[in-house]
This record gives sequence, structure tokens and C-alpha cells, in this order.
Amino acid sequence: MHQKTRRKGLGKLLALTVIGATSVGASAQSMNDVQKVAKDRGLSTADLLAAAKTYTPSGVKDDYIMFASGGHAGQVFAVGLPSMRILRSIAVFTPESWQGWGFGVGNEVIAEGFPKGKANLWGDTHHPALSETGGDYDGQFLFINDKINARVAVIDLHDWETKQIVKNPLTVSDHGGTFVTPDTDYVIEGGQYAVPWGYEYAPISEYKEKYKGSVTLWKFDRKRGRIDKDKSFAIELPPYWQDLSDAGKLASDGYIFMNSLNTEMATGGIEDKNPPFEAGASMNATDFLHIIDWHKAEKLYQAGKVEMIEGFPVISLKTALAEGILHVTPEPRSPHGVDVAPKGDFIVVSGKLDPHVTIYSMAKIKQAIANKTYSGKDEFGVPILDFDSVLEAQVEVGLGPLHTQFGPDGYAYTSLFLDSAVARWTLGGSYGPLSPEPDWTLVQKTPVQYNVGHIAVAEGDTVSPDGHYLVSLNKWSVDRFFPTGPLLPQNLQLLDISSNGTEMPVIYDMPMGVGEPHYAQIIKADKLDPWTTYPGVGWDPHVQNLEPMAPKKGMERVVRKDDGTVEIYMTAIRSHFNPEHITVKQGDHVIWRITNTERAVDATHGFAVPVYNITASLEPGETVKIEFDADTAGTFPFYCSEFCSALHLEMMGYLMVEPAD
Ligand code: CUK
Ligand code: CUA
Repeated sequence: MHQKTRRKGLGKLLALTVIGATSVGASAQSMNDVQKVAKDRGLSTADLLAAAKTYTPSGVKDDYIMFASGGHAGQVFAVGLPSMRILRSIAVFTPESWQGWGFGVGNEVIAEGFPKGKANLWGDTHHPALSETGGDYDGQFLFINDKINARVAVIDLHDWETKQIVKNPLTVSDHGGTFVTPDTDYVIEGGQYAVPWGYEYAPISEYKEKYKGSVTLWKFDRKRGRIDKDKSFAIELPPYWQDLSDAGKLASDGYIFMNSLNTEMATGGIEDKNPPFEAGASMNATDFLHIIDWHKAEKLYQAGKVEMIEGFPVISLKTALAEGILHVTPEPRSPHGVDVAPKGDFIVVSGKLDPHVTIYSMAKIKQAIANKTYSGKDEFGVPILDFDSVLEAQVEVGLGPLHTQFGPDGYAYTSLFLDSAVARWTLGGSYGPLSPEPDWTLVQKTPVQYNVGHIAVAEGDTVSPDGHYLVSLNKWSVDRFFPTGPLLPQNLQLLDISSNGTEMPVIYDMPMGVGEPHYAQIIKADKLDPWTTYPGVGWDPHVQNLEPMAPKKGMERVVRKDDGTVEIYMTAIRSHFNPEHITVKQGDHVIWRITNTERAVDATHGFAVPVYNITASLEPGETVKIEFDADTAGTFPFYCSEFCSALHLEMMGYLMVEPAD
């Protein structure tokens, strides 16, 4: 609180200085200094204001934390707002050597998600989702999907480490995920490109019969902090390409909304003079918004009305239709985002090729389902809710609308990819003082640079958005920074949206040298309560508990077993490992356990072994277990790779592998 006051105080001071007012405590000298710097650097009043709003003095903490997808980097990045300082990467699908992820620790978590058992050492992360309680972020867990291999990862926000990666047994790629139901009962993963289940082969000529769409509901066990695969299930959908999704809340609790493209079921083949996918899959004037009743689906699953496919329970399309859990309604073609408003009463869909956002009313959807107000059925028999009877409004916002987020004050914000802008418009209905009457109006647009994809408003997809800041996640920064070769940085821009409709200026540019960040969620920092050391010495982060086998101080030893296994029980404390000499025989299987016995907040040690491709990060209290075959003879100095003390360079030891005769 004290820190916050200090930051705001400084901001105010600067701003006042800039507009020429005298303020108590600001001497004429310091005002002159500010004016001189501004003049020398060519800064406008707006620039200085932006600086005052974002500059965060050394030691002052941020008000919000943004968890941004790392895109092809396969990681998550944690960024503080409003400073836009990157605080941490969190290794997820891709090995990361600082954290040792995939180089001795986390290997089994990564391997758990290998598709078809094949080592895939990267991911294409798109959509992070914070866990929710009652539709509000609770700061406990973070989930993220991998589009390339249809995987979902679970990150525990106690220690900001990935705990689990599940591979979808049915679909190859995913996109409409991850999104959570309001109490995080389920983590939703929509499929993407239709495929035969479980990596089966089927010629493209059998597309309609063999290729499938799907959505998977992964049951989340909050107590264990893991997805419970044995309580998860999927729903078969038509072979459209299911796209972005969102979970209903409050007025729409119990529903999943899921866009789709290629409802034409185009099969491409440009090389044979067939229409390419880009043409074939955007012929129809509309695609289908899927409306799925997951409360009912859960009951069907619990009642055993499923088929086992690839060992996974699936509610077949036939069952879904017979039980009335699946409806569709037309949506603007080539849709992108579908976003549920804070009260759950409206569902906003953007079609990339339509300058409007299309707003559906949940009340009308429920009525249309109850009254069977259909305009027909699709070719699989899925009832199509009559568009006009579920439509609430359409707002013309600009070219290439993609994603929508919400503010606390009745505003909605939509990214405009082709316009390179963010639009602010009023949510009609009963939304707040701004719009007591149903009012759906574009209020203003702010240009961003360039090609915005997602936007993230602080808590902007929850039941109680915070507003204040909006981050525009732009692609290809073009002329914004020093050119870094032909591959340009991505650019995340911070917009101040606190000014109640008058303006929403860009106040900070943050180039990102990793890509491509798609989506981010922003949580109030005070909702997070991360550990600064592990709760006890000998803590295994993988099970989030004390490990009984963890090496203890005074119990360090090397145990040779008859079967050629060598077990090492090692401790690490500033500034030595114990033991320091490890001698094994070539061909031995080595199980190397290390406990960092430190209790101080900053006492992290690294552990790095040459040739054997091993690196680990041991946070205070942490214990790790690293296994390898000592197949290469030689003398290998291992060492601590964190500059942990003045005698850090001496924190080392020798692994000596005696040659087999
Ligand atoms: S998609 Cu990337 S800009 Cu994967 Cu969420 Cu819209
Ligand atoms: Cu421990 Cu350097």
C-alpha cells in the first residue's frame, strides 16, 4: 500500500510539473530539469504523462500481473503492469535451461504429453486461463493449451511451475482452449482441424465420414492440483474446424460457446486445381456458433452414455443430438473470438470478414432452445437456432474484429486486426450508469502498432472486470524498434482505459523477443500468493509435498547397488555440494538426488553437469531426482550455475566415470 502511494505520488508530481503547475515539494530546479529532459528528448506532455503512468521506481511493485502465452516459444511469460517488466518465464512445453526444465527436472512432465510417444520438445501456446472461483480469478492455477499437439498444461501458482501436461487422445490439434468453467470444474479444450480420432489414417476423400470435430472437458481436481483424466470426457462434434470458445457464466452458466470455421467442409487440394482451403473454407455467408450444454453433458457422461474411443469416454454426436445438448446458430463467416459478457447474458462473436461484432442474447438462446425455434438442421442433424431470434445487436466496430474483453463500466473492447486498432463500445442492456437504456454504440477507437491479435483487459473476461489497463498483443512491430534482422519483435502495447470514454491512449510499448504471444490474462497482484521458499526442506515440487527420500543434512552418501545402480544423496548449501567427489563406473545407472537445504529467500543453487546434458535449478528447500546412464567415461566438473555467493565459483565437484574395461 505504501509502495502504491509512492508510485502514484510520483506520477502526479511529474504530471503537474509538466503542465507547468507548481506543486509542493517540486523545486523550480527539478521542474527545470524535467523540462530540459523533455526538450532534449523531444517528449510531449502526453509522453511525460504516459511515463508518469507507467514508470515504476526501483523497488516498487506492480499492481497487476499478466500471464502471457509465449506462442511458439512454448512457455508462459509473467509481466508486471503498468511497468510492463517481464518478471519470469514459466517453462511449459519447451525445455528451458535456466529452470532446468527438460534437462533433468520436469522431463517426465514433458514426456507425459508426448504425442504418440514421440519426443516433441516445443509447443505452440495460445490461450492461458487462470483458475476461477465463482467466475472470478482466484490466483491458484494457470492452464494453457498447445495448438500443435493438442495438449493442456497445468501450472501451480504457488511456485509458478508446470505440474502436468495432458495429451488429448482424440484430436491432433486444438485451439478453443484453454477456458475454464466458472468454478474450474472443467478445463475446456476445443479441437481445431478435423481429423480421424486418435491419429488414425484416413484419406481426405473420406473427410465427412471419418474426420471428426470435438470438444474435451478435462476434469480439474483442485485439491490435487491436477487434471483427473479418469473423470474427463469429450463430445463429438461435426467435422467443422472448432475454433475459439468461452464458458458461460451467471446467466449462461452451464454452457460452452464455440466458434467454427470451414463449415463448408472444404478439403483443399490446390495442387489438383481444387479451391485452396482459404477459398473453400470461406464460401458460406455464415459459419456456426456451437452452443453446448455441459451441465447436461456431464450428467450423460456420469450416466455412462458414452462410447470409449482411444480409451477415452466420448459422447457421440448421435447421443448429443438425441439428448439435446448441442445446438448451433449462424455466425459471421470466418469467425474468430467468442466472448461471454461479465453477467453472462450476452455472447459476443467477431467475424474476421465482417466489420461488426455480433451479440447474442442468452435469454433468447434459452427461449429458442425451449421453443425449438429452428431455421433448419445442418447436414448432421444439428438443430440450427434461428439467427434473428437469438440476435441481440450488431455493432459496426471496424475491419477485422477478433477478440473482445470487458471493462467494469459497461464498455466492451474489441481488437481490429485489419484496422490495427482497439475499439471501445457500449454493452447495451442493463449495463451500469453508462448505458441505462439498451445502447450498443461504438465510442472510440485507438490505433495500435500493428496487427493486433488478442487484447487483455485487467480481469476482463471475469464476472467482475477491473478495467484500468488494456494490453494489445500486436504482431510484427514493423517500424517501432531498431530492426532486429528480418525477424521483427512482437509488440505488446499498454493502453490506459481508465478515462471513462474520453480517450484510451497507448502509454507503453513492450517489444517481446519471443513469439508469438497470442492471449494473456491479467490478474490483480494481490490475488496471488506465491511461495518465496518451499514450505519445507526436501520439498518435491512435482508432487507438492515433502519427499521422504530427499537427502538430508548429515545423511549425505553414495550407495552402490548390486544391479549397477548408484544412488547419490547430495545436499547443496552456500557454497558447497556434499559430497564433492562422485565416482561411478561406466555403464552405471545413476540416480542423483539433491536437496537445497537453504531457507533464505534468495538462496537458489544451480546444478549443471557437462556432456550429460543436465541442468537443474534448486530453489530453497527443493529436492530433485535426476537419472541418467553414465555411458561416457571421463572426468566431469559439475558446478552450481547460479551466482549464489562470493565463493560460488568454488561450489563444484567432480563426477568421475571410470572406464569399463
Ligand atoms: S488466436 Cu492468436 S490472435 Cu490462437 Cu486466440 Cu486470435
Ligand atoms: Cu550455489 Cu553458486
